[in-house]
Amino acid sequence: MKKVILSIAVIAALIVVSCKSDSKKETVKTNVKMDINSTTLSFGVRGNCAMCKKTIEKAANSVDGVNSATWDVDKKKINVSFNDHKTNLLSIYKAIAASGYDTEKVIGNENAYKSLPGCCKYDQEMIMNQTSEINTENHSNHAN
Ligand SMILES: [Cu+2]
Repeated sequence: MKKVILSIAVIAALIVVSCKSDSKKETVKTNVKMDINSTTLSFGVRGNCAMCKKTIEKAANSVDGVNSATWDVDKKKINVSFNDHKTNLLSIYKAIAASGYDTEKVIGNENAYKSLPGCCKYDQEMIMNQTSEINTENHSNHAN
């Protein structure tokens, strides 16, 4: 009889433990929901090669709130996913421009452009965002 009582007590303890872990799971779920604030957008960024890709993506990822950034060397275009409660598109444009690269809205910093490795000195007239029709806007009047 004692054994039965003991095993009931063990089962009860197990139920309590499993309930606790259930409530932990709920917290995790809530955190995942928070991440759904992320917006995914793409825009044109000029650049040449794999090294440009690294620099551009690093610049975009350095913005607090950016979850991921992938630059397409062929399309001259970046896909960014970011939390729109933490940052906005303009901050991402600015961060990339500060690293020396032209974006659709913010032109790359001249000094940073000059200090890019030779292979990365992209053509400042280059058409960016090559799959979309946004090419009607002309951003090619660079200072030099
Ligand atoms: Cu490059």
